[in-house]
Amino acid sequence: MPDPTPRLHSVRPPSGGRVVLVDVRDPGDVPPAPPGDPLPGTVRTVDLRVRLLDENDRRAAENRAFLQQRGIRALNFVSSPGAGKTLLLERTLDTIAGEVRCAVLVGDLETDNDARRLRREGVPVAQITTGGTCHLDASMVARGLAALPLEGVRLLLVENVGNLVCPASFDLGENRRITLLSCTEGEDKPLKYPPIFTSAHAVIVNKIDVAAALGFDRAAALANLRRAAPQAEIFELSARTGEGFDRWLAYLRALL
Ligand SMILES: Nc1nc2c(ncn2[C@@H]2O[C@H](COP(=O)(O)OP(=O)(O)OP(=O)(O)O)[C@@H](O)[C@H]2O)c(=O)[nH]1
Ligand SMILES: [Mg+2]
Repeated sequence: MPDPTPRLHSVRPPSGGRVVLVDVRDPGDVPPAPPGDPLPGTVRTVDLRVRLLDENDRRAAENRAFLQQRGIRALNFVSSPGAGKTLLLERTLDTIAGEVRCAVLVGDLETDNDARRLRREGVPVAQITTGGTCHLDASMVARGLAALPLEGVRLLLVENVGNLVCPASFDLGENRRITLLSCTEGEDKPLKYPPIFTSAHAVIVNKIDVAAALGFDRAAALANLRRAAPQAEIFELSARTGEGFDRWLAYLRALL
């Protein structure tokens, strides 16, 4: 079970709508060291990281058990900034929220822009504002869950912070990790940023409506994905036009 007494610094009611604001920034946070500061010793850095990830895994297991008890399937959407996670979720909700009760958690360093885009009648949305943190972790998700009404919810969509590196290391307790690669990023990203692809259950190649104009080499991208993420199911679609969406929606329905 996630911590039943969430340590929220602030949960503000939405400014007109169903969005809950969950600010997990620590008021005692120290700003990042200025460039030129000496790096801490390598060994100590590795130790800290291992302990941090162990603690995250423990909390992720609690989230997973919590969600399973309630019959909620959770998907964690990860990608570089601007690959189209929010637009994908907007279009997905337009159909799926009419079939099953959905809830959304969305993480960003600042602003509730995405949460406001994702508001739909009957869909609770919580915006997790991370401050300087470049990924969601399992305790942030536990706090977001505690802020949402979850009665009857069957599908939880989590939009992670836009970042192709750090979110790969943090299990949130999700059932499926969905990695987006947009045509605007180039075909080589699966080879340059392997962990987020090797850990994906599915990869969505987004923005195929502009692929030709960009000179996106589809065959090369698919070959790179097959090499970096042979385990992943691959979807090619456009969150803008809806092309390729039928197969994606069928995948989601099969998970429920
Ligand atoms: N042409 C085209 N544009 C798209 C598509 N999907 C998203 N976009 C555009 O790409 C831009 C970024 O989309 P978002 O959905 O905000 O991307 P995001 O991954 O949520 O971004 P962050 O939350 O900042 O990481 C917006 O201008 C979208 O309209 C697509 O399939 N085709
Ligand atoms: Mg977004």
